[in-house]
Amino acid sequence: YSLTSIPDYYGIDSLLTEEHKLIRQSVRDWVESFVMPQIDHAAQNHTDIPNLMKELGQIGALGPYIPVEYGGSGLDQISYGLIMQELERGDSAVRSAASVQSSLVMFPINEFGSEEQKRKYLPKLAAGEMIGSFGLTEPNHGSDPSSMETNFKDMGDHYLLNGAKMWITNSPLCDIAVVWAKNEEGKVQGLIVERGMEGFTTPETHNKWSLRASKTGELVFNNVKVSKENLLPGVTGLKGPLSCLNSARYGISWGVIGAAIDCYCTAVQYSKERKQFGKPIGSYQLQQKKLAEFLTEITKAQLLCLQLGNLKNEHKATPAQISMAKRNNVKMAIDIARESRQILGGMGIMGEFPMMRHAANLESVITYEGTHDVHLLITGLDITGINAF
Ligand code: TGC
Ligand code: FAD
Repeated sequence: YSLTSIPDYYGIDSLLTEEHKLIRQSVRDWVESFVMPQIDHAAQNHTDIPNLMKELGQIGALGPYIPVEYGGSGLDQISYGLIMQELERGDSAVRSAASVQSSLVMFPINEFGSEEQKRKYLPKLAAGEMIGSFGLTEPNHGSDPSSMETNFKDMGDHYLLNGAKMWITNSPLCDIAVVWAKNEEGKVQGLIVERGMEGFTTPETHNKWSLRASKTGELVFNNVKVSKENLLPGVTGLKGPLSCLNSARYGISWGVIGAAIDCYCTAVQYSKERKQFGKPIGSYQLQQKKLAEFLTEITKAQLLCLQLGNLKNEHKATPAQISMAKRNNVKMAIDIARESRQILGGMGIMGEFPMMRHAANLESVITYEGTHDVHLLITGLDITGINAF
């Protein structure tokens, strides 16, 4: 499909600045030239995209809202959202790489790190010269991170870290990991663990049917000596990792619109070209109903994100508002991926079309960063004041 067919049904572009549109266009062009030609091969072969992080660094997609003095671009939250949307039009794995690096690694170092930590890590992370991962989930504790078992002890001149994290994006590739662990008082704190520290290993998780162009693995800590200067000094408690999630979930709300757009545009074009019973399938009401509903849902999701971005720019977005957008938009995208696959009939299962890949990817996206059901319970708590976890 032509990039000019990407929908803006409610003229939302008129609410964006020229800078927003330029940023979106440059990421869109990069996705077209760098991601699209190789994404099917990477996903089919369950391999990462070579040089992805450096490329993302070069286009300014890593830590776009991190201050310029630390290597970021100092952009606003809507720019960040638009970048995520364009990346996920390519593939959720590409957006995941940028989400984790920006919101889950650079964000906590920028928010909770010491001046030395910011200077040591942020510029390299922004350039994609260093790859970060984020360890919160454990084999026995996913939706309920407060029960985590990973812990560290103060040994005088260093900390001793033990435990294991599971389902960690980019763990097999990472140079550093921001790891959330309990101190001796049982309070959660963040540590920057570096590859090469003795007792730290990152086994890969094989055979995924989802996010196949992204590496996932474990972070295993067996008496790892972590120097004291690697503790994030600025936060104690679960609000540390959860505030990183606010930023990443916000980015996902935008990102999945990109996946939905890719499926929608592909389906519109196919429905006009493919003929059955002597007419284009797009001339039948059942197919038009699908396309009309896709466009309606994409437009609603765009408006939700734009206003959430405005609230975020004013530091007014609540975690519950972010949960609502993440939950709504991921469900919107996975429904469009599945339904649009049907419009392509048998062709819809093939690698030269994006639907199966997006649908499979979105099975992870609807689970990570808080499951669909957990986000509903967060909204339920916000409405009633009653915790139903
Ligand atoms: P609760 O007692 O409610 O809160 C504990 C403390 O945290 C504060 N808090 C938040 N702070 C900032 N942002 C938020 N969203 C916050 N939610 C809560 C809260 O105020 C409290 O602070 P304080 O000072 O009183 O101690 O916590 P809970 O144990 O009842 O859990 C709440 C729940 C279930 C909502 C939370 O644990 C949760 O969100 N669970 C889902 C876990 C999750 O999302 N994991 C994601 C792992 S990372 C990932 O998936 C990366 S995928 C990356 C990719 O590839 O793109
Ligand atoms: P569980 O928590 O065991 O949930 C299982 C089911 O039970 C879900 O349907 C859930 O909604 C439901 N459930 C749980 N509690 C309740 C309740 N109280 N009421 C009703 N229903 C409930 N984590 C990281 O820390 N870093 C990463 O980089 C990262 N990357 C990931 C990449 C991929 C590809 C995937 C799949 C996951 C990743 N995760 C990462 C982990 C992800 O955040 C967790 O999978 C997610 O939080 C859910 O945890 P779980 O898988 O243990 O499921």
